[in-house]
Amino acid sequence: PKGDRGPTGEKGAKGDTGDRGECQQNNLELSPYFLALTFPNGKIVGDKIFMTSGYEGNFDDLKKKCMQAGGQLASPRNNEENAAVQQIVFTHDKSVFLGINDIQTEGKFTYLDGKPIVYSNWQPGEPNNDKGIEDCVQVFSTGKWNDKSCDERLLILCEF
Ligand code: 289
Ligand code: CA
Repeated sequence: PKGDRGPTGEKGAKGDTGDRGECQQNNLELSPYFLALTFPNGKIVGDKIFMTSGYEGNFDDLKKKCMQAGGQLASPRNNEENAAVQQIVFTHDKSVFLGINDIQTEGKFTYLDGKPIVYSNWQPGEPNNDKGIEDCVQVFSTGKWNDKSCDERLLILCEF
């Protein structure tokens, strides 16, 4: 078949015509690149890729690092995306900050572009702005959200 690759996915395997068309797309989920990406630091949901490097820092650090890498902090917009975030938190046993906060206006959570959130998965009783200092959002290994001080140091999770 067109586009054959060797066991490590290298070009030039037997029968490789160099054509990177439909056949390659159909085999995406069998690609070693896809498998490497999805275990254990990344998850693909639709056309979004969630990825951690293992770095830990406060909200500003993490936001900057994701942007420098050409992405942004994870901003799940539905249950499927949130489940991918949850799996990464669970695997690493470390919670992450989302690209969501209410820094601008207390109680009004927005994405990093300032638009109001379209999806949330708050832990019951949250957000509570505990001690009046919780403007960022962390995800627990249950997938539930808690508002938390942006000064906490959590695991980086970017989306691309
Ligand atoms: O510093 C307070 C936080 O660690 C969390 O403490 C409790 O779990 C709850 O009050 C949370 O809402 C709060 O974010
Ligand atoms: Ca809270």
